[in-house]
Amino acid sequence: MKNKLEEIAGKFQVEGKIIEVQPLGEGFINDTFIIKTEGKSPNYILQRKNKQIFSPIPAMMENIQKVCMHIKKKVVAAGGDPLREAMTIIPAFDNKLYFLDEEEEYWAVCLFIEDTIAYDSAKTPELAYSGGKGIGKFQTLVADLKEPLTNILPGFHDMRFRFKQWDAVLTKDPLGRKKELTEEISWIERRRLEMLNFYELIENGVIPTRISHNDTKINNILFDKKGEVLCVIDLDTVLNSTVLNDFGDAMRTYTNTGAEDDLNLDNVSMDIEIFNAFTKGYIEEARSFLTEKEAEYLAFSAKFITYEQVLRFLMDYIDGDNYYKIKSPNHNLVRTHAQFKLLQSMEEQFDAMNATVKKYIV
Ligand code: GN1
Ligand code: MG
Repeated sequence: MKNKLEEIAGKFQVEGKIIEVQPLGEGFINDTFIIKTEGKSPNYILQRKNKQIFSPIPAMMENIQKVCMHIKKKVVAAGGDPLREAMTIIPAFDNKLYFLDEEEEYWAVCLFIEDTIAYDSAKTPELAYSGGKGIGKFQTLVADLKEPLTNILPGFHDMRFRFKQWDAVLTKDPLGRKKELTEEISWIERRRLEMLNFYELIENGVIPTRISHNDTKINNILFDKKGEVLCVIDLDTVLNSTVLNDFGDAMRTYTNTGAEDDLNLDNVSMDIEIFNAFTKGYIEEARSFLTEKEAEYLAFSAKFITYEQVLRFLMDYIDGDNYYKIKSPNHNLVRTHAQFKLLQSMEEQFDAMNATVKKYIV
């Protein structure tokens, strides 16, 4: 008898006979599975999309499809392989880009791209350089997408909105955790103005709004066996925002010498060599569209997104762990400490980061 996951997989236009559906990866938001099929038929990724976070899911799937189709056209024109260099969404049998089950959960399927590697950290400058080129290319590919995208995640990298959430959660303090967190809260408050000053530049258009990925942590990028970026995945958060969010989030993950939730803070620091290599690759591709202001704030964006992540993890901890999946009761606090250590390391090396951007931007 088929289990529930196989039954759901069977609602989509997958080729071949489904053999099994197994959990895959460690996403914090969606639940991800691999659909294995018999013989030479391709395998697929099945995801239960988190409707508490992305809303409405059908509009999100439309966003993803627009971006994928746009990239595919360009890949074909350049003589590439559209099934490997772009995500392929597999519709359900009713041609919808999702399936809604009887528990009102949304599911979506895409092709699994074989022979690729996803990393959790960038161990070598070569890999970081390729990663930088990959994100720069992705942004260049979507830069001329004219079809409007629906904002299915209002306030995502919006610092003003984050502070509203933050203030509300601190006022509510549902589990009484605030009293133990005076120091951590001061990390956020001391930088509030600096972050809002930067955010104002986005609000008033000094820093332009463009289509960007918004979740460019290193494991959302597939590399081929030669170490080149093949395809940028996890497009749920493709939105109109600033490309600086992509650069910043990539730097938050590529340059970290430790883990996002490292218990040993001595492991955590920002590796300037990795920063340099990624920046070089990124600027080589993004130079064609980056404005002077964007370039000026490139290094700052790494601090901005890392700071935002400290805030989001700490806020979720105070709020009672409603957003991120956790593996231990204080997981979000561990993440907060590890990300703050990374932020401090960036602050210490900020001059060197800016010097790197200057060096490559000319
Ligand atoms: C989430 O979905 P995933 O695991 O790639 C989160 C990001 C965070 C990241 C922290 C929609 O990314 O914003 O930076 O976790 N995605 C969403 O690792 O909130
Ligand atoms: Mg992901």
